[in-house]
Amino acid sequence: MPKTLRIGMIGYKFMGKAHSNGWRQVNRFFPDLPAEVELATICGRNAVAVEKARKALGWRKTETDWRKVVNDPAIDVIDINTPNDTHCEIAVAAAKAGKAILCEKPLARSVAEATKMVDAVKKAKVVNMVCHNYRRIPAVALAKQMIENGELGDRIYHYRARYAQEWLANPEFPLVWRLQKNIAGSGTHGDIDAHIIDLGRYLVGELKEVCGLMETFTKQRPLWEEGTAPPQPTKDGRKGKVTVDDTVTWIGRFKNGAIANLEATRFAWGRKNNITFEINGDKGSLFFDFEDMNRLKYFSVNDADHRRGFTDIIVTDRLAHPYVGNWWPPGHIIGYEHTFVNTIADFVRAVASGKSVHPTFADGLLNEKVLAAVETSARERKWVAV
Ligand code: SOE
Repeated sequence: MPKTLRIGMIGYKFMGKAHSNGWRQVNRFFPDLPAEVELATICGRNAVAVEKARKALGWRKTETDWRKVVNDPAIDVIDINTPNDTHCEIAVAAAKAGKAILCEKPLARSVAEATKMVDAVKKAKVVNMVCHNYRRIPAVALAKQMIENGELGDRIYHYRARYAQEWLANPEFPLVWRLQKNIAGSGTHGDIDAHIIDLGRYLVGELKEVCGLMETFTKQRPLWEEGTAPPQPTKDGRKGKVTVDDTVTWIGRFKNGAIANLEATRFAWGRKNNITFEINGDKGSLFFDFEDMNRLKYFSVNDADHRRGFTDIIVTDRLAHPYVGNWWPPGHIIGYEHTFVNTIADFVRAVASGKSVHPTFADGLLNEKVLAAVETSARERKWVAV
């Protein structure tokens, strides 16, 4: 009789919606899982809004006080999808209550908070994971397999990655929480640079030293009518100071000698959610573009001279490629939402077996250390060791 994992989800907006879909679909598309999940409690401060989300997203009951969910003996897993300023407090309490924890990225606002979270889950010996969903795009997981199989050779020369969005390029976009340092911890850096840092750690290795530049293009924005979505400015027309970065670009050295070159911005008109990376090794290269997320481009020096070029792998072969066997026949491509189902499937497997699953909170802490080193470097205009 498979175990039942009763989920308590804190937060119900964009990530709450993506995770709810993951919890609802995971047993349907991963029938071999050793546990069945139950969407037990969805939690948010606004009772009316969270009841609406409960109905829409398929949860059994609502709660407005996250402490009650964390301390509910009828809850086995806490899924944290709140703004960054509450990740630490909720995770530490959930660990003390013996719950397994899935936490949205970035793990925290700072290295100090992330360290507290790692200490808490280690002490409580609870399964813990940071939801960096892009690791479980089949094409990205295939890239990992190919690198590990030596298909780029023995040595990686370059990890070149960019994460570009446009949603803040309008200076009239209100001062939402992602633009407030006391809530978010940082701006573009912790929000989306964190993703391509995680992919670099997953695909290439640990960073040794970094040198970065950060800029805030729009210093003042209309105040946000809290809770409005899409975000609306307050009627009084008042403005507030943007206290985070709008863009970050940095170079670095990995411990294995590879060179990092990353850029993240939310000011790139035309780029909706554009993640690209290229990895160059001594025997070949890989290129990935999230806007074409079912494909992976691969160049091998082993191809005959007259027909050398990037092959275009459509990553949908049920037997040859990771995760796709749980979805559709070859060529029937998948999307953004499937990356959360794939992630939650691996998390459920880990919780049911008591085993660890990457990226763990310790991975999240290493990510925070890279974020902090780049911030220090940008502030002090010098190279900084991670
Ligand atoms: C906003 O930049 C955001 O929602 C990020 O917070 C997510 O992590 C990213 O996947 C999509 O964009």
